[in-house]
Amino acid sequence: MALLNILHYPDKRLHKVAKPVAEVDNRIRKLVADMAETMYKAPGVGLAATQVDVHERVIVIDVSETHDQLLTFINPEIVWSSNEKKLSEEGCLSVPGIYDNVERADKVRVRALNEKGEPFELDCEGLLAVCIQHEMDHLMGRVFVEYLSSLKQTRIKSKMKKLERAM
Ligand code: GNR
Ligand code: NI
Repeated sequence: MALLNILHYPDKRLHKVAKPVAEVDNRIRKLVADMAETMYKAPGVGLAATQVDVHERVIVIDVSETHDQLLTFINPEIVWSSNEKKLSEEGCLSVPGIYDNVERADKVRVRALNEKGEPFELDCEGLLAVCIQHEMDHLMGRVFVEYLSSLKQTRIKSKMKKLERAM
């Protein structure tokens, strides 16, 4: 296993669109293991491959309190989402220290492949529903701050650049 480097907003590479995984092979399983290690170490509740500069449709999530319920989503698709929306506070490992409210579908059903390449469907609500939508945005090259006002985005960009200079 290996820790991966997480890209920080406003890095251009965060806006690349991920390609579908052609085959769930050992290379992908290694990526999943490394992403999980990176997510737990951060610590975070989710990580999209885009954030570690791999532009393929792979997501890991663990919203359990015990940090022992890893979910792997390869080539995820939202097959249903509730009309009901919900506002909740989000953060992102690619935008450290920034938390703000984003409106998302309250519930979603996701179809994906697991690390064995087997298809599955999962009904998501609560933090899991927020997280899967946040991660699928990453795969499309979208970061949650892009839902905020342009004034906030400008402020966040300059704060991130300052932070980067200090590191
Ligand atoms: O660790 C994370 N916490 C979180 C909290 C509220 C909404 C979304 C998230 S995802 C984030 C990890 C991350 O940046 N994933 O892309
Ligand atoms: Ni994120």
